[in-house]
Amino acid sequence: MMRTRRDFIKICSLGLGATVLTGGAVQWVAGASAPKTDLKNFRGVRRVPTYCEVCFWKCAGWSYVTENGQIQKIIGNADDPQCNGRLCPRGTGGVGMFTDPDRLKTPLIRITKNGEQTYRTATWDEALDYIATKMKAIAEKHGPESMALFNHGSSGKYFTHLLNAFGSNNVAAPSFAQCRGPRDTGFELTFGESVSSPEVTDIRDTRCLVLIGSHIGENMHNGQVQEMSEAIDRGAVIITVDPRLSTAASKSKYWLPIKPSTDLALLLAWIHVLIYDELYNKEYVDKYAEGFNELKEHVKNYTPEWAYGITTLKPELVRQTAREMANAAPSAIIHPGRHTSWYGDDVQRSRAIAILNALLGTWGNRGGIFFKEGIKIPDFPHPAYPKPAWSWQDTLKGRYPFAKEAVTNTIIEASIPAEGNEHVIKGWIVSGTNLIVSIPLKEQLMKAMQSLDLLVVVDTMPMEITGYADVVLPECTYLERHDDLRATAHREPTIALRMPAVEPMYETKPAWWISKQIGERLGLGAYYNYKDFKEVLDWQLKQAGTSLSEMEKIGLKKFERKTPVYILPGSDYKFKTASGKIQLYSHELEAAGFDPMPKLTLHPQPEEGFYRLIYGRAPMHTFSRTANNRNLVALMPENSVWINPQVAELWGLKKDQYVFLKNQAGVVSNFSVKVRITERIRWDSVYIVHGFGHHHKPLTYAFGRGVNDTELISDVKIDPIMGGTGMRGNFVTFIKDAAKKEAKS
Ligand SMILES: Nc1nc2c(c(=O)[nH]1)N[C@H]1C(S)=C(S)[C@@H](COP(=O)(O)OP(=O)(O)OC[C@H]3O[C@@H](n4cnc5c(=O)[nH]c(N)nc54)[C@H](O)[C@@H]3O)O[C@H]1N2
Ligand SMILES: Nc1nc2c(c(=O)[nH]1)N[C@H]1C(S)=C(S)[C@@H](COP(=O)(O)OP(=O)(O)OC[C@H]3O[C@@H](n4cnc5c(=O)[nH]c(N)nc54)[C@H](O)[C@@H]3O)O[C@H]1N2
Ligand code: SF4
Ligand SMILES: [Mo]
Repeated sequence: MMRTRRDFIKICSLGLGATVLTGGAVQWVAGASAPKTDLKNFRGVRRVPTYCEVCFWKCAGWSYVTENGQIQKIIGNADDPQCNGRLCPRGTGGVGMFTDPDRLKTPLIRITKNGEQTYRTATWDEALDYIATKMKAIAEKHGPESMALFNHGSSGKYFTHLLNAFGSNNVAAPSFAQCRGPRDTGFELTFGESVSSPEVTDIRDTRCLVLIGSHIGENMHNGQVQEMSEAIDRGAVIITVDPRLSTAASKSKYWLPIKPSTDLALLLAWIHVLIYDELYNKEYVDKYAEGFNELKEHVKNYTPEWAYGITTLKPELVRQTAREMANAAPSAIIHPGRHTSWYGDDVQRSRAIAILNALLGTWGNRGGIFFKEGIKIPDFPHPAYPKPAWSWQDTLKGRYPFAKEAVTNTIIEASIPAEGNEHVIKGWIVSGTNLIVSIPLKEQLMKAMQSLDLLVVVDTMPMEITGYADVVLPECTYLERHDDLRATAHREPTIALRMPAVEPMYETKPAWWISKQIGERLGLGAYYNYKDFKEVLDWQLKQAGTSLSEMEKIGLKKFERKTPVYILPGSDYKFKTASGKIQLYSHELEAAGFDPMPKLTLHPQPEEGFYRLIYGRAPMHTFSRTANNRNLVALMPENSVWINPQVAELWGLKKDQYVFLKNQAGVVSNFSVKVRITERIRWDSVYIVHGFGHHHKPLTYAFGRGVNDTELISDVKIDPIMGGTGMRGNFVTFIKDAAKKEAKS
């Protein structure tokens, strides 16, 4: 094997598992065994405020802790409108992150021993000194801009502060280019702002909810799921467009089992029907939108009959569902979705969704899209950040002109030295993101990681990415630390506090502390002018009219709204676009050389014997971050591949048999996956849940269970408007005989 600069190291081989938590915490499984007694009144049991970090809905809750420091359970905070006192199975099972015996326990530094690369355990001082020395060397040689951060979750904020103070703003997250970027861009171009997180969709009061690939119910974002089930109880019409009978589709009045990749044809046909059957909201469009005549002309020929040959959806069904939306309007929502990087023309699909919302008059109306309001929390005072000589915008090199956030792929690309590459990145901090399973362009990622002078990974678990680090820093879990305030902007402004239920286990530390330590070693102490994070929180809370001691008791505080939730009748609302009007026709896109109104792009379809690989979520897991969580593994230990019965028969596949998947480029899955034969998926596609198929042995539970969709995504279509990586243009076939798998490399 060729020696690489950075061999992949398996942390398990190091015998680091000194302390293993035993007995200890009660294993809660999805609240199924939650005690009937109210622990609040138990003597010796404290409840401590937190908000959940198992996904980024951030439900506020309480950790219940015994006198001897065991976390007995986590329950939702009844005052929190994001969860209404009820956590999802993952939030309830979050204790499993804390009790996981595979957790990272001490800092690790990469060394070469007898010619082999390995890790040695290190003290915090050694690890932090090492990082600071390397960062200084990078800054001296290349400038501070050559440091980049990849992040997801709470820890990102502290390392962003560190890099900004150091002189870099190269901060990227897969949650943009691999997730919501296309949707946010499409909505900003149309309405002047995005739908944020948590989304400002007024599902609670809607009369018609249209889900285009959004699989709410499997996508377990708590408040949305609760509101959708309330809406169903109230008799709202749900229309779900999905090649798979998702949980949401099974609860819908209409399921439109679309041929995957053709959604834009359906959207254009819906727009056609609303306009040509005069079902759209004329008053709203006249008052608030620009470009209607151009749009009308543009969609003239996009009839449901035209779309039929593309989507396989019957024209009458398209007309009927358009009428349902119009009947409910403006109390209707065409849901913008969240993970929207699908086919590489995703901004245009999101634009079409935004335009449909505009035609129905949903933005600013009850049961449509409401106006959010939140409490602004000021930063703890610090000197101004230095101005970087260059920034992530320069890594775009003129591409993706509407990217409002850094694009992961261009930061990765800028880390590979190449001819004419002026802006080179030499060091990465990676915190709370397992790039190996969240970034589809694997070869580029590997090349980049081999080219770096410094790769620091901050994580709680020995995920795949840790095996590439020069230094691994163990963060304590969310149950063991203070964190930044959750200041949600939504229907009601709220602030939620997270504080430690228990002391950090092992040698783990919170990210705020790690950032401060590195910062001080870099001579940036002025940016960290506090002893500990409680001081920051108390100062910030006082600015908002409360205090740390009050928040420690209540966990969550609601504030009065000062602005209207919807457009007031008779008022003259201005949208946040340049002209103050909704852009049905986008001059901005046109000026940058893109289609001003969405056009259909036809995408390649699978060759014979291949099936489109589509993927999504399962209610009891969050990506790969829960794959080793014992509480959740107990609910769903592995993923399976959904296959239509016709296809199963053709291939002679039996229920529960294990197969390998091979994609159009010959890439074979690392592991095999269980077959699930079901009418709930179209014959031209197969479906798997993302987040499984881990190949890192230290993840003793997750290792080898199921398959990883990312390794089969070798064809990526990049959205030219904002750089999103479309990941649904890959096709797989089955390898039934495990021996044949050897053909792989
Ligand atoms: N193939 C494929 N790729 C995808 C997707 C897909 O469905 N399929 N989904 C895309 C989407 S929608 C998104 S948002 C991205 C998400 O991709 P990532 O940003 O990678 O998301 P997470 O799974 O949240 O990050 C997991 C990492 O955070 C670590 N972690 C957990 N808690 C903590 C903590 O408290 N502190 C620290 N420091 N680390 C912690 C976990 O151990 C793990 O290493 O992936 C995208 N990529
Ligand atoms: N339980 C749980 N909930 C989560 C997460 C989690 O990890 N676990 N992650 C959260 C995050 S970060 C995100 S971004 C969201 C993502 O959740 P969503 O934004 O709701 O969904 P997607 O992942 O985009 O889409 C998944 C659905 O799209 C369907 N689909 C596939 N191809 C097509 C197509 O061509 N057309 C149409 N119409 N449908 C298609 C799939 O069958 C599947 O039902 O979920 C969030 N909620
Ligand atoms: S939706 Fe579930 S996992 Fe996400 S924050 Fe809320 S309780 Fe936690
Ligand atoms: Mo996401």
